[in-house]
Formats: sequence, C-alpha cells, structure tokens
Amino acid sequence: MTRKYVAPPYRIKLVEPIKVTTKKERIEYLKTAGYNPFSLRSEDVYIDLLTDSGTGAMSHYQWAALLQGDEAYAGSRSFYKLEKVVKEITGYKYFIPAHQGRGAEQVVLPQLVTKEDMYFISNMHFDTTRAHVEIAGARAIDCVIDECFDTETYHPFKGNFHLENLEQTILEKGADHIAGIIMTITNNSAGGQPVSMENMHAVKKIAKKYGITLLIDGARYAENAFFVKEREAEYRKKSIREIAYEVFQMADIFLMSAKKDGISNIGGLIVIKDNEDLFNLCRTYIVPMEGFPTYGGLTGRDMEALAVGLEEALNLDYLTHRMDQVRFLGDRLREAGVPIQYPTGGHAVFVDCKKFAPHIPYYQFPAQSVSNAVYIEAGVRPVEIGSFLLGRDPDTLENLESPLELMRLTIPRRTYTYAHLDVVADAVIEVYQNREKLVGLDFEYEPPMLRHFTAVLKPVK
Ligand code: P70
Repeated sequence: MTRKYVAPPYRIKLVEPIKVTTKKERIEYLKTAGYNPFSLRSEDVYIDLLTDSGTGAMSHYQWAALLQGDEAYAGSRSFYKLEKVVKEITGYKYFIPAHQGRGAEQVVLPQLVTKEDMYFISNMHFDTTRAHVEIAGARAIDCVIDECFDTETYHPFKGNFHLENLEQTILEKGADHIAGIIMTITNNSAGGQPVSMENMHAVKKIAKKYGITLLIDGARYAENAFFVKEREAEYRKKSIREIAYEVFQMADIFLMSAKKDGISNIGGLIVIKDNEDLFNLCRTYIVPMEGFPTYGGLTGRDMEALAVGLEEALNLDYLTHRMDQVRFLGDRLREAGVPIQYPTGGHAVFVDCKKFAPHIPYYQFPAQSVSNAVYIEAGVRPVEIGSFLLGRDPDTLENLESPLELMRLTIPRRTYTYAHLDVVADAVIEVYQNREKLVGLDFEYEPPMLRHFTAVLKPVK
C-alpha cells in the first residue's frame, strides 16, 4: 500500500481552539504590528510557524509527570530523575540544568575563553551562540561547506563542516587561540541541515590533533541522528539512540536548548563529559546566572516533563512522522515551483526569498515581505532569517547583506496536522503566483541591536 504521508503515531486527547480570522482583519493586525510578525498577538495567528522552540505538544506521559515535580530548592528528586536520563543518553559524567539554550551558553562559553584574541569555530553559529561568544570577548567563525548556500542542488548533509577551511583557520589563528569547535546539529541557520557522522568524525580528528575542546550545540541532535540513519549506509541498522551516543562520545561538552528535541516548553542542558574543573567552574557561575546547580532556572515539574520528553524524541516512529511532515510541506512547495532550501531540513522548510522576490533588494528585506504576505493570505506566521535579522555592520552601520534571504516555516512538534500544512502550502503558493506585487520594507523605528524582534516597518512606496 502506498501512502501520501506518514500519519501521526499519536491521537489527539486535548485541543486548543485557534481563531479563524478574515483577510481584512489580518491586514489591520499586521499594520498594528508594524509589519513585523514578532509583534503580532499569537491569538491573531491561525498557524504559528515562528519557531519549533518550546511550542511542541507534550504527551500525556509528560503531563502526568508534571504532577510529580519536586520543587525543593536543592537536590530535588526531579533533578535526579532528569540527570539519570541525560547521563544515560550521553554517557557523560556531569550535568547541570539551565533555563534554556542561551542560559547554558552564557554559563559555559566564557569558561573556555582563557585569554585575549580567542575564537570559536562552528559549521554555523546560531545567533544566541554567536552573541555569547562575543559577550565572552571572543570571535565566532563559521566554516560550513559551500553547498549549503546553493539552495537548489541536493546534498545529503548541507550542515557539514568545510574541513579544509576549518584546519586552515586553526593554523591561521593558532591552535591555542581556538577556544572551541562547536558542531551545531542540525545546522539551524541554513535550513535545519544535518551533519554526517563521517564529517563529525573528521572534525573530531582535527580537534584531537590540535588539542581543541569540541562542543555540540545539539538542540536538534535527535533529528540529526534520524538523517544519519536515513542517509549514511553504515548507520541504517543502528538505532537513533546508538547514533546519538556515538556522536556524544566524540565531544567534550554538550549544550542543548531542550525546548526542541526535549519536546518541553522550557529547559536547557549543560553536559560535560569528564572535565571536573570545568564542571566546578560552571557549577559556581550558574548560581548568580541561572540558579542553584540542581535547578538552573527550571521548576521541578519542568525537569520531570523534560526527562520524559528527551526519551520520546528518540522514538523512531515519532521522528519518522515528524520528518515526514516537514518533507510533505517542502515537497508541496517544490512541486509548485517555490524555491526552497533542498533537501528539506529537519524542523522547518526554508523558502529562498532571493529567488522568490528578486525585485526586492536585501536592504528592503525580501523574506520579511514574503512572510508578511503569507500572514495576510492565511494567518500563517513564518519568521525571516536574512538581512533583517542580520543587522548592521557595527563599525560602518551599513545594512549587512545576508548570503541567504530565507523565510522559515518552522513546524512545532506534534502540534499541527497535514491539513494545516496544506493551508500553509496553499498560502505560500498563492503569494508566489502573485510575487511581482510584493514590495520591500523600510524602517519606521529601528532598535540599536537585535532589531528584528521589535522593529517597526512600513511598506516602501
Ligand atoms: C529557533 C530558536 C534557538 C537555539 C538554536 C540552536 C541551534 C541554541 C539556541 C538557543 C530561537 C528562535 C528564533 C526565532 C524565533 C524564535 C526563537 N533557536 N542553539 O527557533 O536556545 O532559544 O533555548 O535559548 O536553534 O531556532 P534557546
């Protein structure tokens, strides 16, 4: 029997009604929001594809676990439950919870910056990771393969490190000036693109050769493992858990925004393989930043839900369906000629808006313009990942041009049905067919930093 898609391995037990709005209403809402979807009330959004972070649906096992939350300030039962799960999955010795990914970054990254003029090298730093690298006084360098920027051409692992550039950068800066190598799996910023096992092993070899700390930014590590199983022949028979475990053995530190592959609404992880000194430093610094080291900004019930969610995210049936949902949306768009980052990534479909709206220059934010049109068309909220997000050069104050102008349609876990995704596809296709009508955007108000969150825009006349 052939099937159109992989149906969900769950049934719906609780529903959240969502408001159906008219086009006329949405035009008003968007105007009030300053043509910036971040400023919309979520109530006025029909299908919210802003992020997959903390927006997934918890299982009834997770909801049941919440009731077991032990809210003790120190040494709670919930902490030990979570610690056990994290240690089993990673095989690491030390664990500290954090309130979310950036909390973990804030505590750990400065500990690795031991002198002036230090660098982190990543396939691609996620924005908050880059921000914490810079706050810690270091610089962030990306070394991803060139295929990553060619959205049309298939490559099974577009998140891979450019190994020659990586080694070249180490030699240029000097190994003792590299604070760490960060493997971002999957590579969020360029389309939720996976990194292959072969590539990670090669990165590990280079890190070892030069004595450099290897970190995993593993918000979506389970999705990465799924792609490895699907696309790397020798891993086909391995379980997701086995693949993930092999990845963890390569690195020294695992940082996680657990709001993604932890299927929880909040949470972050700091996991350290065996470096006791680093663990002690992190345990000290987390107190003024996140909280006491056995809760790190989380309630006992958050830790309970996360302990269960981490296990559920490794389930093959769950992952097969999740990845199929994203592929389904990607395929529908591609079939209609909409340019997307191909192959479709793990958590989102990234629409290439340089190709979608080539008549809008980067400084008038094509992907933001397309996102707004998609909202007006069907109440779907995407997010811009392009020059609007990138900001200005801190020295010249010129608008920087992002190598990719992307509109991200991010699929929350276990939240929407294929019918919702059809609505999304229909809306994007409709906008694509009328793309010559799209106009660029100008600032009405531009905040001095992280402008995309709060900027007020207006359509160019
Ligand atoms: C996303 C969110 C967060 C993230 C990540 C990786 C690979 C660390 C973090 C930080 C952020 C976001 C973006 C746009 C709109 C809403 C939210 N990614 N590393 O959706 O973790 O958010 O828990 O502090 O992807 O991609 P945290």
